[in-house]
Amino acid sequence: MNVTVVIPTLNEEKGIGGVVESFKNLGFDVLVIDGNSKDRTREIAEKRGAKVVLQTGKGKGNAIAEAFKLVDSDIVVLIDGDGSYPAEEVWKLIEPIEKGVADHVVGSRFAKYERGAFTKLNLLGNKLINLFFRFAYGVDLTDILSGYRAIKKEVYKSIEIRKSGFEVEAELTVETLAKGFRIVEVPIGYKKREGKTKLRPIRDGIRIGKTIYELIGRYSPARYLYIFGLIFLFLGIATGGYVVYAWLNAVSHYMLALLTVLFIVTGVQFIVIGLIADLIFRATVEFRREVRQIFRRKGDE
Ligand SMILES: Nc1nc2c(ncn2[C@@H]2O[C@H](COP(=O)(O)OP(=O)(O)OP(=O)(O)O)[C@@H](O)[C@H]2O)c(=O)[nH]1
Ligand SMILES: [Mg+2]
Repeated sequence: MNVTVVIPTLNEEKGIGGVVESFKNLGFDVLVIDGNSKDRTREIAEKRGAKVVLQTGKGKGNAIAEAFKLVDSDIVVLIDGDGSYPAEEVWKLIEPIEKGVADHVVGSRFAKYERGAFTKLNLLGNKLINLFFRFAYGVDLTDILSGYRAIKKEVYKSIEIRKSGFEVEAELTVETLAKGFRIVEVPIGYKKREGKTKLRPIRDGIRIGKTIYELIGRYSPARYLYIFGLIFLFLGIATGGYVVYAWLNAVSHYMLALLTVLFIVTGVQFIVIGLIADLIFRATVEFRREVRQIFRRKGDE
């Protein structure tokens, strides 16, 4: 399978040369999609043998969306231009796709990162976001914000990127899951970046969290219904507990008892409707996967 390495860059003159060179030495085509750098990034990338394209919009998300339109190879490898990810480990990302066991492979940084590669705030933010993600999606992934990935053509051509900035990694992950593709993680190394960060941890962290919440609708809308259902159930348990407690002390609260019933019935209904919605949604995802497999088999014949 042919592979193109895509590197989004914005003022990365310190790191980009090394990144392009390593991938060129490994024999890959490299596309640098540049966000109008004010330094020598484009010049250096070109000199080391990359194809360089200026992005039209703004932000890392837009850059990646544009690159997905430009490229046409079987696999795209995404990587930052700051020298923080090891080029020589690229095979670990490509292999599961070539073997046909994954459609999207994410390099997880938490197994063996260099000291100082994450600031304390970034490490905490990353852990919190991953925890929230696992809770919201019920999927066992540890590093959904990693910038080092390999993505199969079928996936990167069908992914819809609507966020413009650093929410793009979360969106890539959710889109892959929502469309029923297989995503796996492999451990990779992670080093301290060259040059200056463009990430603003607090602002971007909040944006990423919001994105994960908004995207629940794309992956599994039923999860919103479960959340409402649980809130009503808790209310019912609280008021019901109070009614029983008062009754044991020989005081009867008829109106509150009625309200308790209403809360619990509403809660249960939300959850049951959620279950049905989930079944329908999962069936359509499964259906899409089957249809894709049929077409793939036809293509192989
Ligand atoms: N084309 C393009 N690339 C961008 C833009 N913003 C950031 N990048 C690139 O996206 C990659 C990731 O950005 P970083 O600043 O390294 O963000 P990070 O990897 O999340 O955080 P640190 O490495 O910890 O600083 C780098 O190669 C940046 O140059 C942009 O607006 N347009
Ligand atoms: Mg980086």
